Amino acid sequence: MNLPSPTPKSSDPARLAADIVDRLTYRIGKDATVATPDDWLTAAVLVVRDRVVERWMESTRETYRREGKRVYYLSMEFLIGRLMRDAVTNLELVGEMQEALGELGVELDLIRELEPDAALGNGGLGRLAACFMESMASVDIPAYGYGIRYQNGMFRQELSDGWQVELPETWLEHGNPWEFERRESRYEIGFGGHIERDDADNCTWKPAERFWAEAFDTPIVGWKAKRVNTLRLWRAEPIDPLELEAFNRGDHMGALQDSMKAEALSRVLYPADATPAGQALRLRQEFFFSSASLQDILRRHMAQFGRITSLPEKAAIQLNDTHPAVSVAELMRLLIDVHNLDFDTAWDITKRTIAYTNHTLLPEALESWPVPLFEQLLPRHMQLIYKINARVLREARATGTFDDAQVAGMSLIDEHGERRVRMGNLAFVGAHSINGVSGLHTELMKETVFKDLHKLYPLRINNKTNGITPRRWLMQCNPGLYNLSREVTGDSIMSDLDAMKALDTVAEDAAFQERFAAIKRANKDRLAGVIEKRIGLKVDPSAMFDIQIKRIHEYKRQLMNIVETVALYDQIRSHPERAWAPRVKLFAGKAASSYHNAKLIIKLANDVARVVNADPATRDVLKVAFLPNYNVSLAEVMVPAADLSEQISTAGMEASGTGNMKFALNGALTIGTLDGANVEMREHIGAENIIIFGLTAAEVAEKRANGYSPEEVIAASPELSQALKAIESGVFSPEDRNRYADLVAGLRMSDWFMVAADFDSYAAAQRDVDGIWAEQPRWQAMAIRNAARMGYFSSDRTIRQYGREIWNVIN
Ligand code: 26Q
Repeated sequence: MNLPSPTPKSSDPARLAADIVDRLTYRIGKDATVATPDDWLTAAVLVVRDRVVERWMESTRETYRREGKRVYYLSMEFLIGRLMRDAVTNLELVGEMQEALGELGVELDLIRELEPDAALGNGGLGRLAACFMESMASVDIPAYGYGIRYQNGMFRQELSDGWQVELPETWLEHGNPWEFERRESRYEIGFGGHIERDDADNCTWKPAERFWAEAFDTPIVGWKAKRVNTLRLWRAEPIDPLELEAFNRGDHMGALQDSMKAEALSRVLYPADATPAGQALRLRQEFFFSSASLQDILRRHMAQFGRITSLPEKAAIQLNDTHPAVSVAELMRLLIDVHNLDFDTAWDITKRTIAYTNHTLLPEALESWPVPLFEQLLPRHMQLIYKINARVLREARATGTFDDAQVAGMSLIDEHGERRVRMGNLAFVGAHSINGVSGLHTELMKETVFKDLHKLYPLRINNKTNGITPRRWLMQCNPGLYNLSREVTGDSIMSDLDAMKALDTVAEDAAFQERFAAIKRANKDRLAGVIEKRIGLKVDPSAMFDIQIKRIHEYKRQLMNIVETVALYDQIRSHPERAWAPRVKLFAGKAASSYHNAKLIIKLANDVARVVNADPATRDVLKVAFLPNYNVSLAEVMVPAADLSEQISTAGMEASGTGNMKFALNGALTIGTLDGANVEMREHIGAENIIIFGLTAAEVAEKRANGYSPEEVIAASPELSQALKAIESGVFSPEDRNRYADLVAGLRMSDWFMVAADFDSYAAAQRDVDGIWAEQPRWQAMAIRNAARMGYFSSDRTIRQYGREIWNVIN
């Protein structure tokens, strides 16, 4: 049969305009005269999406034809943000779309702001997954992202009298024009029930509860539309939406039970990053999306290649942290029980297919599940885990090098107290590659959590330092700097960020510095407008914008920044005659809803801001602001407006950081510790262009081991003593003088995160920053060199390393 071909989509502005009106009329059912801005946005997205679809199908066909290997990135989180600008710039249609909408009397920049942020993630790990998706498409790697289509992503943060209040964010309210619902792509997901034994290896699991996982696909466009990959997110559906039997019995609520249980599975993102909640629903979510993704992967593999044993040559499955680690057991179950392989063959295939990325060493963030819960929810998987464990422990004992305590540490089951399944160990033993996300983090992995497993399997741990996509984090968020840079670097920087290096040659050039500074100033003017609009505070855009934006956590030490701000405030009041560098100290970030101290730190930032901003004695030199509801879109405004980037975590605790890279690429100087990727940033930027302070990871470990006494350190620092006294005595909380008593007592008594230990060094570094600010040509030269030397931190480089060294999909 000869099918008619679809009409090729033109990118001529007149054609685009006609198509937009077409979508408005036939898809949305509205006349241009009554269309709301949201309608225009939807129509525009549909038109852009059409331009993506052809490349998408072509990419899919080409991978099929080449019989190539595909990469599967399994992640509980994809922190995408808005997609409109991403798609339009990567299709190189910005000018055309502006013109087309202009003809219709609609402003692209205006409707773009209406697109909701897809916030299906907490922070760094979720945003990394989004940068990786864009980079995999840009460097032409056939890849699928797999995750959950949460109905409610990250909560919206409001401030009520300076306290964080969490509200549900309804990003799907107006529908999601980017996605395609795939009603035909659905898989059964089971929980509970019992196992029927067939023979030694092969079993049949009879789950008690069953649901559908239904696929929703979003195209991810690579740079210059080189390739378009798929982000496939699963929504849970009831198999029996209305149990008529129960309904007819008169049990009307009971008849809907299945629907409600299904809806819960893909309802909401767990809004905790480093402090996991060990709830059954979380484990159910993890299994739900792991199982659906693996069934989909095996179906695609069998449809094309017909032979399950070639899976490792045709599929690379990357686990984004332990959240999908149950995949190790689920892949084993599918290979043994469904594809009838023996245990040994299945284990070999599993290990050769799966790889695992670790994002944290914090003990409280390492996932583990109580054995009884695991057994009840996933009885067959529990059985397989015991069998895997027996094999691993046998291998460990066979070496003759480990004592009983070491073997117990390698076990997949933690036997101290309540027995728990260790998801990190499960992911480690089921993977051929385990990678850390910065050089320091990877070394610490080898020395701490995975010390003995690393000894047993010494070739598995490797490093893949994180990166960021320069398309979103330079070109789109900072077109001024992008365009200025291109005058010097040429046009290749978006596909080769190393070419930014050419900016080094003009770092000292006065005329260039002036233009560079003017762009920064324009970005600051824009942010000043946002600050005034959101919280009604006027700030001076000529002051230094000093920014710390990230999840609120004690290890990230927003508290140290606030205490130093109080100390600075005190100093300015005591010595008003000194030439203080005018500063605007900006904070933003969300706290996990159950994290008491993190929420108190937000309140403290707001309390300090209230007092400082009202003080006429410091009004010309210091302002403090906490901006509510930090998200990807707000980051896109704050990052290009920063002069100073705060990356001040306790050394050894921030696995990598990626915000640090975004700021430096946009010409901010970093004040930071030797933690995570800061270490490598210093190597690339040059130690003379970054302000490093504080204890090293080794020194932190040593201090903790040898007994650290914060009280002595505090007593030896008059500045710190005074600032802490002011905070704990209620200077910033006169209506509730004890509000911060416990918070400060925590610093005095234990100070696990070494705020006191690093304080003087941090304060001194801040005064060095003031000194550099006073010499503007020097500051500008440093800022330009920062932007020039960030090439290594492109996520294209990171992804190429994954592609070569883990996935074996590029040479
Ligand atoms: C686990 C169980 C239950 C509930 C929640 C969680 C959970 C969710 C999210 C645990 C951890 C996370 C997120 C961790 C994260 O974002 N880590 C960051 O990853 C970045 C990318 O590698 C690094 O740059 C950061 O240093 C690291 O903190």
